Formats: sequence, structure tokens, C-alpha cells
Amino acid sequence: MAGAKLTISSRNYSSWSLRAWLSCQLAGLDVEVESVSLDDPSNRAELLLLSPTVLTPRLEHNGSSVWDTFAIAEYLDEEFPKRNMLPTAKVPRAHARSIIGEMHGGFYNLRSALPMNIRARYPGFRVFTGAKGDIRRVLTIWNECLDAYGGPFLFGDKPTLADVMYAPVCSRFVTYDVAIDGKAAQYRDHIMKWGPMQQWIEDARAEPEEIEELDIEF
Ligand SMILES: N[C@@H](CCC(=O)N[C@@H](CS)C(=O)NCC(=O)O)C(=O)O
Repeated sequence: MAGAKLTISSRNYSSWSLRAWLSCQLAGLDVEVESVSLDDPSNRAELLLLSPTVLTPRLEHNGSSVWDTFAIAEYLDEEFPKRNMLPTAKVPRAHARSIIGEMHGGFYNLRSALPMNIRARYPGFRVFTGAKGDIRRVLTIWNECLDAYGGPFLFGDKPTLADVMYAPVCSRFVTYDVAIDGKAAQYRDHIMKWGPMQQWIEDARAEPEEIEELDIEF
């Protein structure tokens, strides 16, 4: 559908931009992507007019302006009900909403200690103790879903918004060489090879911008 625009920041560093873009892919929405560099004060001023939080992502679609990744995902699910962006059955849908909520509202240590950086590789990276608890919880979530619904995605054979929410975590595990095994490792690999993820990774690699403070010296 023409006329949809997604404002994002960096493809390499912005995990929320990735989630919003993957949500658009699940919705089947043909979206124009506008990247803004948030380092530039004039861009920030312009973004304030679009997104009151001065944060990306922000979606414009059919007269609606939606900011915050969770709101964008909910909006798209409502606009495109036939796309089944959440599991169709009530119990798994409640499960999916819960783990989506956990990702959106939590995992602060994981997100701050292992910022998304698609292009980088840190072999042997030492994860600090605070983030280890978050990693354990993510693995529990993944293993419970993969056991209950049979994979290869968290809720079975089709991707849902739950996979969208955890996709940047898969990328972080690759970047920071987080040792995982079994079904969780297979899941990480499946998501990293998933078509829309591959497309985003390719575009992130081509992106010129480097943000020094997010390129951890190690
Ligand atoms: N809760 C927000 C978080 C969005 C967010 O933190 N976006 C980052 C990019 S990943 C941002 O815009 N940062 C700009 C800044 O901090 O200046 C969401 O779900 O969309």
C-alpha cells in the first residue's frame, strides 16, 4: 500500500527501528523508509514534530501517526488482521503478548551491556553478571516456546511479532559471541537467515554511519 512511511535511525545500531521494520514486513506493508541521524540537532527538531518522544521508530500510515515500537506493532496487527501477526489461538496469543511485553519493557541489562551492532564481532566478549540473568531468561523464553509450539519460529512454522521482538537479541548474540546451544542456537540461526532479517543486515552493512560510543573498544 502506498503512502506508508517509517522513520528510523540507524539500521546497524537501532534495534527498535529493526523491530518496527520487521513488523511492517509481517504486515505486508510496502513502506518507504526514511533514516534520520539523531546526532544532528536540526534532525532532532524535525523529528520532534513527528514523534513527541524524539525517538525512532515512527510510522505514518493512512493519516495515522504512530510512535513507539509496541504501538506500531499493535497498530499494524489491527490494520492487517488477515496477516495473523500474533498466534490465532487465544492461549498462545496471550503467551506471545506476554513475552513481547517482557522484551519491550525489560531486559535493561542486556540492552545496555550488549547494544545492537550488526556489523561488529567481539569474539570472546565477557558478558557482565547483570546481563547474564537477562540472557538466561531469554533462553528460557525461547526454549519454552520452541518446546511448546515446535519451532522453527517461536510460535510454530510462521513468524509472529514475538520473533520480531527477539530478532535483535539474535543479532546481539552473534555480535558478542554469546555461547548458546541446542534449540535456542538453532532458533538464533533461523532468525539470522530469515529473509527480511537478511535484507536488513545487508542494508545495515552498507550504511556508512558509525557511532563511536556504541562501537565498544574491546
Ligand atoms: N520505547 C521506544 C524506544 C525507542 C528508542 O529508544 N529509540 C532509539 C533508537 S533505537 C532512539 O530513538 N534514540 C534516540 C536518542 O536517544 O537520541 C520504542 O519502543 O520505540
